[in-house]
Amino acid sequence: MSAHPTTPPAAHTPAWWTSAVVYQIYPRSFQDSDGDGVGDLRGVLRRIDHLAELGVDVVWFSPMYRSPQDDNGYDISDYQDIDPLFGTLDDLDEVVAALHARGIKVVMDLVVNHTSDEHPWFAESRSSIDSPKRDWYWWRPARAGFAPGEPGAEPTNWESFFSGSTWELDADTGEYYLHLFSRKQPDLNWENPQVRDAVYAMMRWWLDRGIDGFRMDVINLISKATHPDGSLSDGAVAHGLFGDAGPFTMNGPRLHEFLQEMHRDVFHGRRDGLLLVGETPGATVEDGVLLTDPARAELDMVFTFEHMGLDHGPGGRFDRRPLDLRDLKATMARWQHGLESTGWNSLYWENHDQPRIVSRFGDDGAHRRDSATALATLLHLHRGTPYVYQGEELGMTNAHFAALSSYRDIESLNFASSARALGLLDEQQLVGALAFGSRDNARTPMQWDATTHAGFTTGEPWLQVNPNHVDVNAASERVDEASVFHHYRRLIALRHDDRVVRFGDFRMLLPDDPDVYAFTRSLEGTTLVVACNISGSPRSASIAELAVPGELVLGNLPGEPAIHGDVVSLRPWEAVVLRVRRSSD
Ligand code: ISL
Repeated sequence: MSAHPTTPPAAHTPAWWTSAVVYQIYPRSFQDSDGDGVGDLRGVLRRIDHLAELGVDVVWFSPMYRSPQDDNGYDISDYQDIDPLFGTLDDLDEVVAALHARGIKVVMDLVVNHTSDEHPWFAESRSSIDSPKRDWYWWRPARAGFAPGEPGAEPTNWESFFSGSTWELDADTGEYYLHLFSRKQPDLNWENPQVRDAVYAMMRWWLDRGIDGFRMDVINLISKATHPDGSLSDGAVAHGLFGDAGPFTMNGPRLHEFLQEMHRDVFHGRRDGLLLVGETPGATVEDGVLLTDPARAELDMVFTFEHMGLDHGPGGRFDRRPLDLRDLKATMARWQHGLESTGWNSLYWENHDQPRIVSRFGDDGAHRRDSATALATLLHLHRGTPYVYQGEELGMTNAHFAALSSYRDIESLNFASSARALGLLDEQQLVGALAFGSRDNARTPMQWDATTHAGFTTGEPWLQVNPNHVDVNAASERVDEASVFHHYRRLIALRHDDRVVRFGDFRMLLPDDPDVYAFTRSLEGTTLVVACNISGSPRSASIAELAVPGELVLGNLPGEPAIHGDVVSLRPWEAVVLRVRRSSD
């Protein structure tokens, strides 16, 4: 491995993923092949042309392992088998071969902060206090002075990501186990070297099978400190009842040690060609630098959450507040600069946990196409590796469910029942909160065409198809050069072809403008100017670099941009990318 794989000097070969675009498939909602209403691997086989046409380099699959599906597969009961819901290991081999044949790599989700409570490791661990695997999970007695099961007896006051306590009492042994997510997702104890060895062996098994890397679920939660109470959280649901577990569970003391050990044990000698990306809620830029510094041999890039929290109020993801574009600029610029000389950014708007960007930072009504393409342009022209979540390339919108009964996600359901129990929100407010923040917004089935159930299934879909599939679907976008789909295709091609997009230095312009998001990328005498109107009204901006005549590289609206002197006039949701060469060249 070269010392500086992300920088372009001729002496070093830049890492392959500096020009790559990753596509995330959420298999449950991608394509059903057998009519049971749930997407599957043979369904993926039918849609490989779509991925090849889009031009992506990597596919990341959300979990398809054996699982009770309490959290849609993020609760794994067998890491080395495929759940029958999705097919078989042979089906997966076929999908991997078909993707590889198109030059597309395959990254698997790695969920090792926790297992399912139905995993044999946990079954053994819970069987007795003396079990040899007892210490594979976090078991604790009741709080001193309390009897097990008594209110307040939980070992700490921590609140789970999915509402309620992080501790569940096991009545048979009278002790509590830790679960930062649902009670069916007990946390593995990474302090125990046997746990780490078992995880690493499983990872080697997957690499031997021919996959090209891992997206590591909540990987910065694997090292936990000891267990003090958290300060009382002010979230809408917690309402002073629970404490914040974050300071004790995120970016813990042995995180870097564990990742470096994993690197040595799993990736040593076969590092080239792989992609290692960590999901890291709560990570700061400083954490990001440490985690992605190539010299430290931990990860290639991480998913930051900072830009995803900017439209959340104090109550968290279900508490909407309008985005102030200036906050987004400040956050993005901080990460761009923080990782410019060491490390590398991942760039994303969406995934299976995030509501649709066009419904969030864009306008999913009259300006759906234009705002989706403007936001795409803005993101993809930053420095880093872009991720496209299935349906984002079509400008798919939030579900806009009018009834609480339409929701399936455990986080949304738990939130609704806690909020009801505590009398925090009435039914109408709950409908509004979920319509804004539910993860199901991203999980409605992929909209392939205008037919019943959008071509996703011939059966009853597990989650309702968005009725707007009659207008928003892959079949109609594929034949329309002006569609969101073709715009994404052009952005992906641009990243492949253009060294300035890949490596150019980033400089934010107009940090105080509330509507125009503009920046430059510069490399070897060439500057790209990116200017995006993130509003539904015409806007203009003065950008010194435009005083030199430039060439339009890409725009999201028809025609040439209106530039007079150094002032660019942008139509509602217009985004332009211009190339200017410095006169000295
Ligand atoms: O969506 C969230 C809750 O508000 C996030 O905090 C999310 O739970 C967090 O990003 C971790 O996500 C990952 O691990 C979870 C799983 O439910 C998510 O789908 C996964 O992406 C537990 O495995």
